[in-house]
Order: sequence, then structure tokens, then C-alpha cells
Amino acid sequence: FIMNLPKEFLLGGATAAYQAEGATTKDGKGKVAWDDYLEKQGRFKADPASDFYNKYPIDLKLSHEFGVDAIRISIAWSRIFPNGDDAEANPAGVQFYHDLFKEARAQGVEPYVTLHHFDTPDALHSQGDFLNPHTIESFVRYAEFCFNEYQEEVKYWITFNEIWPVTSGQYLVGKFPPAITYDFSKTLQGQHNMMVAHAKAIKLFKDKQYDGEIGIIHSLETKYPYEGKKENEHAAFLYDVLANKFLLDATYKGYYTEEVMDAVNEILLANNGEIHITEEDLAHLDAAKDLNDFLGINYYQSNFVRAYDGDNDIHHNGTGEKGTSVFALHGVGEQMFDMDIPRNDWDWLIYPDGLRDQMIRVAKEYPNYKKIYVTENGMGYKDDFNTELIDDTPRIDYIRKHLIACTEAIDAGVNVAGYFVWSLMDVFSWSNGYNKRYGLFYVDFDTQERYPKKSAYWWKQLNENRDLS
Ligand code: BGP
Repeated sequence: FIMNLPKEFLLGGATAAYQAEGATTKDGKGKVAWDDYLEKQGRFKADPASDFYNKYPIDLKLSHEFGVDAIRISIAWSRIFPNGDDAEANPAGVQFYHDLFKEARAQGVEPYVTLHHFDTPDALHSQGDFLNPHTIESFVRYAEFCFNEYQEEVKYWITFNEIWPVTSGQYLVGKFPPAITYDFSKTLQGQHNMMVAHAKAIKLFKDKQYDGEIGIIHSLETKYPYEGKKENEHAAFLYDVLANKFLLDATYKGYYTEEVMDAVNEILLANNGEIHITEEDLAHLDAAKDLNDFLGINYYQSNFVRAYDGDNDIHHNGTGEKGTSVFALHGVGEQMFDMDIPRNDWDWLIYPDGLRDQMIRVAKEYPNYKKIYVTENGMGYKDDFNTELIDDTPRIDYIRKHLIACTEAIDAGVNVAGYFVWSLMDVFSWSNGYNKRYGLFYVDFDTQERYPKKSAYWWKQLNENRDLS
């Protein structure tokens, strides 16, 4: 068992356009559904967020200085095509990302670029988002534009960030626009359609022989039966299919196994839902199943699941009031919180073993996976600001334990190539606003000053000595 991180193991930091950039209406950027949704909600806005639109040279310089060798950035689709499917690209938006990527290269920070991170242009989102096939076509066209335009600067591409969280946020939990609840048909159809869009985009990338690598990011929270009980095993399995395995099958098998479809149909039957999967869709999935150069896993927590037959009942803890989370899906299962496992103020269970187990499972069940990066992992924490040193020891402990989980997976034979901490600097959180901080660098959102936290100094040292003990 290795306690040292391999020398070549990549250490990066993650961000996303809408959560970092601000400037939501600048230089011709088109609207996204979040703009109106957040305004109506009235709790917080995504402007100026971390003002990354203007401050990126500072964040990249800090990355360079503190041993952050790669940065996950996403392109805001609506900066490039304000309505998602415009005939012409918006020159100012296109230029912004050239400048950003060039600056990353100048600082020796490798950009890993996500094409879609929860921010479909409103013009397409309001027409059904990915439930509408036109959005699939528009996405592929936007992807091709980016592959072409940024081919000199970008060598690592990611099609989608977290298909399950975005579709469930939109159609099941109702915490993301259009805030629909308990609609299993839309949730599953949305997942499937986004996978078709992914398959088409990577096929195109490979057919046109762009230089570099391409992959997809799934949020994979490991589902364990509550109290290890037999009667809860099926619930954990159903929930795993819904959130993980449906997407993994689409990614790496190119079809849904009978076991997975049985589970999907059981969930849909219990909730009066339906899904449409055509032969043509399956042909697209099949053509792409061996083209993923890497899988990004975003991992924050695992879930312990108990069988549940009551009504759908979700309370999303979006305030950090510990103990308020409820997540119970009719005919699927209920998440339990009373185990002897630490959790943060948002009720996210801190369970590094789940990351190791998940990576081992992917390698075993999907042997054509090639390579894994942890593309997000980190700890939401209410940091106390002071000008001396922001002491975020619990975050350091969290990151260290999850990196150890990576070494355990490597030791078990899994090809884990790197880890991106969420987040590089503090950013805006979709459903929590600004009190749930994740960054190595503290952002004073009033002045937009950056301050390295204790975790940033620890990270710098880790990158040098690779010592996890
Ligand atoms: C992931 C998203 C990120 C980020 C992170 C933390 O689901 O990809 O965008 O937000 O979770 O989540 P939260 O901000 O809800 O704590």
C-alpha cells in the first residue's frame, strides 16, 4: 500500500464558468435559465461570483505558485452562441476563452475544458433543454466549433459535467431551473438524451482527428445498503442504477444491460413514468463506447440506502443547517443519515472509502474505461476569514483522505491519473450561494481579493513531496 502519491499523478483545481466568471451579461453573453431563476428566488446572484472574467490572470498565477498543475474550466456556451444555435459565433466570447487558455499555458497550468457545466443557453433551455432533440444537435455543433477554434490551446476536453445531478436537479429535486419535482420520465430521458449528445460529440472529435483527449464527467456517489441489510440491497441497487449505472452503461457499453433496464422499468412503473430509446440512439452510443480517453469522477459523498415505499419526499439542504436533509424516492429508496459517519453542515457524508470502492467498481464492470481522473472532490465549509491564516484543517483532512483513497485504488490496479480539487478558489454554489466555500484560495466577494488558505500551503507542499502520511 502506497502512502505517497505517484510523481506523475496530476494535481489540479476545478472551476465552472457560471460559478466563477460573473459578467453574466457582458460582451454579448446570452442568457441562461439560471439568470432569471436566481433573480426570482432572490437569495443570491451569480454576478460577480469570483469575477474570474477579469481576475483569471491572478487565479492562474496563484495556481502556478501553489502547485496546481492543471485547471478545470468550462466554456459558457452562451458566450460563444448567445442563443445556443446562432448562425455566427459571438467574437468577444470566442476571444475571451482564447485569452484565458493562452494565459493558462503561459503559467504552465494545463487547461481541462468542459463544454457544458449546467448552463444551457436559455433560448434552448426554455424549449425543453436536452429533452428537445434540437438541443442535442445544437450542442454537437457548438462542440465542433470549440474543438476547431481552440485546437492549439486545449488538449483535454470534457463533454458534460454531471448528467445525473443536472437532470435530477431540474426534474426530480427541483433545485435547478425549471424546478420540476418528482418527474422520473424527464430525469431519465434527459440523462439518455445527454448521453446521445456526448456520444455524437466524441465520435465527431475522433472522426475529425483532433489532437488531444476527450472524456465525460459523471458524479458517482457509491450506494450502500443501510446497515448492510439484505432487505436494503435492492434499494441500493435501484438507486445506483438511477444515478450511476444507467450512465456508465451508456458511456462504456453503448447500450443498457438487461439488468439496468429492468431496474429502470421498475422505477418508472412505480412512478408512472416512461422513457423512449430508439435504435438510432443506441447506434450512436455503440459507436462511441470505446472512444472515451478518460472518465472524470466527481465524488463528494456516498449514500446509505433503505428500502422505501412511501411518497416521494425530498428536502434539499441548501443553507448548511445540519440535519435537515430528506431524500426519499418512491419505489427506489431512502437515504439514511443516522450512521456513525461524519458529515458536513450540508449533510454530505464524509466517506473516502466510497471513492476507492467506486473506482474499483468502474474498472471491474467497465474494463474498457482506459483512465480515470477525480475531476471534483472537496469540502464545503464555512471558512472563518482572518488576514493571518485561514485555518481550514478539516478541508485538508478531507482532501488528504480522498487522495489516500486514490492511492488505494491505484494499488488495486485502477488507472487513476489525477485529482482536481473542487474548487480552485471559492466560487458561487448553485443552490447554496456564497457561504458554502470550497476553495484553496479564499475569495472576499466584496473586494474580490484572494487569500491562500492553510489548505493552499499544504497543497503546495504535497505537490513537492507527494507525502500523504
Ligand atoms: C458538483 C458540481 C459543481 C459544484 C459541486 C459542489 O455537483 O459539478 O459545480 O457546485 O458539485 O456542489 P455544491 O455547490 O452544491 O456544494
